[in-house]
Amino acid sequence: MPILKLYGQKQASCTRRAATILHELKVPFELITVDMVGMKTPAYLEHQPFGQIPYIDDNGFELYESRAICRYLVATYGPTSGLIPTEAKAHARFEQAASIELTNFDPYASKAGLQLWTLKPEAKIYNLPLDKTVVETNLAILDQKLEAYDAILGKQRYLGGETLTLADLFHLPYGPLASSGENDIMNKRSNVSRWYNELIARPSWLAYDDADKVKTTLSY
Ligand SMILES: N[C@@H](CCC(=O)N[C@@H](CS)C(=O)NCC(=O)O)C(=O)O
Repeated sequence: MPILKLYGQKQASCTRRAATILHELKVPFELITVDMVGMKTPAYLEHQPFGQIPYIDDNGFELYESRAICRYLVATYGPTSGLIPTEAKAHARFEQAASIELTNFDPYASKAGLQLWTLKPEAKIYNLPLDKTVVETNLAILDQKLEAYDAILGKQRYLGGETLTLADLFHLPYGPLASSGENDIMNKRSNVSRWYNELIARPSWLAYDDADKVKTTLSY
């Protein structure tokens, strides 16, 4: 069977979200790099109509939207992994946690995180300006949201209950980015910090920095 192809960029957050779950489930894959010009070409838009990364091609089945990709991967390669609980109430709590990430975390962590990314060594070649107002505004809102996270995580180990789910792992790309630079927002509160440090220590998150499976070809 052909190896699953992940079209994206190694350091791009949404690509890394999908790659982390591929590693979590131990699914071999090939990363095919798509550059900023390539992702706007008509040929690429046939695969991802919004001109964004990532998308996957799993033996002819194509899918975009990183969280949908992760759900597909669990359903296909890890239905018993527990990353998406199947029992009705546990599943509902998982969906609740996934919505928390999408609505209370991502909008602020991603905006601040993308700005803070400009400070990273690998971003220097792009010479992008840092908009401190965007960072401060979004980190201030995120800080309030993390107060609620801390309350939740004071009562249970993970955001959806006592077991790890995809909803926790969805925080990985932007949690570390939002927590970089001069701030360490994810370590300000004890319950959030405990949870966050467990996530960033997972082999699936760390494995992606081993570039042995990364192939950088562009065919668009
Ligand atoms: N909701 C999408 C967002 C994808 C997204 O924003 N991708 C970024 C990279 S992390 C991108 O392609 N940016 C370039 C652009 O939007 O032109 C997902 O989760 O896959």
